[in-house]
Amino acid sequence: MYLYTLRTAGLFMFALVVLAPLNHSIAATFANAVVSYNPGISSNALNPEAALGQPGAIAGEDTQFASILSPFNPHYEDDQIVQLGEGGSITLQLARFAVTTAGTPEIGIFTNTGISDASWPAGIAGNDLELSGATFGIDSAKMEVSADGANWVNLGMIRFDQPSSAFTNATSPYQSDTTGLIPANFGLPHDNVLADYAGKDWNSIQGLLGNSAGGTWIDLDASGLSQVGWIRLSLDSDGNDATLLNFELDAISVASSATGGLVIPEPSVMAILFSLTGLLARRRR
Ligand SMILES: [Ca+2]
Ligand SMILES: [Ca+2]
Ligand SMILES: [Ca+2]
Repeated sequence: MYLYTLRTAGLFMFALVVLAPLNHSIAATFANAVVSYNPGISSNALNPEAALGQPGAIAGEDTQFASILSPFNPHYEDDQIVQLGEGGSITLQLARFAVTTAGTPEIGIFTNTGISDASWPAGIAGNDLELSGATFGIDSAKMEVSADGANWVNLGMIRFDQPSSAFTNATSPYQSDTTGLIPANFGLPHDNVLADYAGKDWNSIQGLLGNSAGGTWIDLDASGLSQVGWIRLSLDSDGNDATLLNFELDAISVASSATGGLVIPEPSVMAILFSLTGLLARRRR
């Protein structure tokens, strides 16, 4: 009996140690599991895991073109972005719930959207960013959200036109040396619209973003849900064989100010809880 109690206590301590880190708040929360992926009519970037976690701080890492993720320099690599073609969809699970919170958007969508450099390599945006060629990679997709992974609320077609930025204080949007650079916050929403970037130079663009890492932010207030743990992005066929619509996803984040509880405990933790329950049940007999 004494030995049995010791073993139970040991297992309990082990469970506490494993569980403890999960109770700490995290700077930014991202998608952490792919529920399903159908690429649709797509010929590249078929790795759905590329949409999990935080965007890499360097675009083109391990190539001669390695340089910081910036509004002029989005990710393009297969291990960083996943593509949907017409008829495609991706369903992702967040690590923690996005809790519907008045006064702030809750979910950040990071894509391969970029601003073309009108004065390369100075980093200056064109005066009219709705003109063809003034930006690249801007696409629309249908976004649905769910509180339980089974019932979905359609937020409609959304144009994902906000660029990403990994650092707050770079001297160039194509900098390769990250010494002294301050990481931007992927859990910090902003209220920029695309036109805000028009005609801006690099310093002004960093000023627009402040400490935010950019991204297109989605407000859940109208969803009718109190929290969201699952997100689906999809692209219907436009019925025209001559067009090949696409959408590229880099990452999904939750605003730090709207981050809730764990969506589903890690399997290892679940296994430990089952073991504990089993032990306690046996002791009671
Ligand atoms: Ca795109
Ligand atoms: Ca088409
Ligand atoms: Ca990514």
